[in-house]
Amino acid sequence: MKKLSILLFCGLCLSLQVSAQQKTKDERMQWWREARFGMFIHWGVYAQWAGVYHGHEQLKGGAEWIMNRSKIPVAEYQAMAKNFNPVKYNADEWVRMAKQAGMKYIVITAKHHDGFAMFKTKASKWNIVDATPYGKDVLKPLAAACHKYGIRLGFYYSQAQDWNNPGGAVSRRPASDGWANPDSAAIDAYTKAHDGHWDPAQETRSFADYIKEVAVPQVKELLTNYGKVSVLWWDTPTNMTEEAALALQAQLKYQPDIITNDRLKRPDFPGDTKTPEQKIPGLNELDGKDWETCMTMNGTWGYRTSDNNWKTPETLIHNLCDIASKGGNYLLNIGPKPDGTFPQQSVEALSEIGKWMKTNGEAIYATHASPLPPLSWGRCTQKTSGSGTILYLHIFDWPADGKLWVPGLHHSITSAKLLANGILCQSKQTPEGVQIQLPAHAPDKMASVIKLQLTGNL
Ligand code: JFZ
Repeated sequence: MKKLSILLFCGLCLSLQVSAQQKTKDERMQWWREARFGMFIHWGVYAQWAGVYHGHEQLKGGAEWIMNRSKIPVAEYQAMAKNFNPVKYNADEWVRMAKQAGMKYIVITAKHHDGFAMFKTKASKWNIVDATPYGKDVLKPLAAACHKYGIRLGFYYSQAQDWNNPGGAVSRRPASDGWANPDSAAIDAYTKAHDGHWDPAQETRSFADYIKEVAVPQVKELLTNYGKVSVLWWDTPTNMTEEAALALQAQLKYQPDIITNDRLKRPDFPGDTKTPEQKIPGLNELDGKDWETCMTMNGTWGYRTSDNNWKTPETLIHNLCDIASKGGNYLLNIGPKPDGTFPQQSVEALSEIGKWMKTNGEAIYATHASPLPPLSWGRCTQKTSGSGTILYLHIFDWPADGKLWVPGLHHSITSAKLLANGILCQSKQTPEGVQIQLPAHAPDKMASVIKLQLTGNL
């Protein structure tokens, strides 16, 4: 008995030691670098407003900014939560849609700039459990579904800006950004004198105390109550201090493998990933860095009824190929409706992307940036294995004469196969590069991919 307990004790010590061992950055980043494609979700009470304040269409910015842009008083904004009742919310369905689309991770707004916590929190009553008729934490079932379907879970957390919890920072915007408010000039004079705040209720606590009493405890809750959390997505470091950033960063100890972005405090808390927003970086612009382009499907992060500026599935797929060809990730946004469902256009786009990914996913996942110069007809990604290389040629513009030129390539080709139908294509070496003989018509109208196997590395 004694022997056994000594043995058990030693085993325990050993496993504690192993689990306490820090992973290297490369080990921590590996899943993320292979994932290439994730879902961003911007959801909160702002979905209730949907871009309209007292009949006035919000003039500038995403619909999740309506409180700040339209200078909605705290009491009025909070009253709207009494109608927030997303009874059609089904976390399983959301995660299944992400998975079907080929996405490998989800980052959801646990708290956006309006300070509304989509989770049960002891740090503020301004949360979905205490302030809405719905009365349930929406992150709990999402975390469970992510873990069930093998999708990585990430939380977006607005650490500095908070327009409802007193003491939170405000990024200053003119009142005329919201609507043609006749009092704009007076409001702007007030916000100028009050560090961006437009309602005295926002100023009953200091920023330092807001960080201590709201942000730090909430980040701790997020990192301890939902099982494994893979990403913490900070945003807009307005007024951030060194002290606040250190206190927030210290909470990451609860999820030692977590990946964070570069928005905790600029420039001295650089995080793991760069976050180009609504744009795809130029060729080689961010080489050597881990980066993720976040982008909306229409023009707003939070749900907006009047925004019908939807990108086509073809554009979204081309963006994904473009981003992968430059070595980055694509974090594609959904702005769910107040009832808890995705806009129909988003559902359809996800389904189209999923069909394409089912056939062509291997040209995206775990690939590296293109080794070739820019290609007139599309994009390229690559995988290397020992002495061989696979190039994936993403053809957006099918050549009319059926001849695909890969300029500057002089390696010997083992095979050239269309992923869409398995058809093998003839190829020949020329002094200018490789020429591939394609069938007359593109098998995939979005983007057809040739898997080119060759010897040697580029
Ligand atoms: C921020 C938010 O304000 C916005 O509502 C949304 O959540 C988006 C994903 O992030 O907006 C930003 C943040 C950073 C930049 C631009 C907009 N930036 O660095 O250019």
